[in-house]
Amino acid sequence: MSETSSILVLHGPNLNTLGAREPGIYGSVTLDAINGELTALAAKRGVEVELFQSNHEGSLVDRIQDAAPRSAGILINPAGLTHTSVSLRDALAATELPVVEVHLSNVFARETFRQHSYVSGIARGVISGFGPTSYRLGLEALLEILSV
Ligand code: DHK
Repeated sequence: MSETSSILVLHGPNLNTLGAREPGIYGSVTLDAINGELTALAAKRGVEVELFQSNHEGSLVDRIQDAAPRSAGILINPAGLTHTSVSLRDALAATELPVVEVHLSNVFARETFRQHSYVSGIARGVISGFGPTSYRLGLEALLEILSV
């Protein structure tokens, strides 16, 4: 990846309430803590991350379009939009950047409606079920794809 590009880290709806939200499912770690860990891990490898969370589908699409030219890859937890959003999938696909999809919970062990992802078909891979470690593993995978 070029020296001027960074990794775009996207968090979908409701992930701003991590720590307080259904801790039995999503754990007690806050989004700030996850972002801090990702920033530190990337910095050790000489890479910058651009962090963005939104509860709004269109805001995520806008940020993907805006950030794509300065990004080398995308790490995303689409949250509830995983299971509903063609627009998010299309925006990610249009960037032609490597995308890694992550989930805190094991979506395959939950309700049937969570077992389909619109994003997985355009992602390089999916990591699901390891809590905050899903993000770390996802970033590691993306760095390897980018040969960092
Ligand atoms: C987060 C959400 O908000 C849910 O809507 C998804 C995902 C699962 C997670 O496990 O990180 O179904």
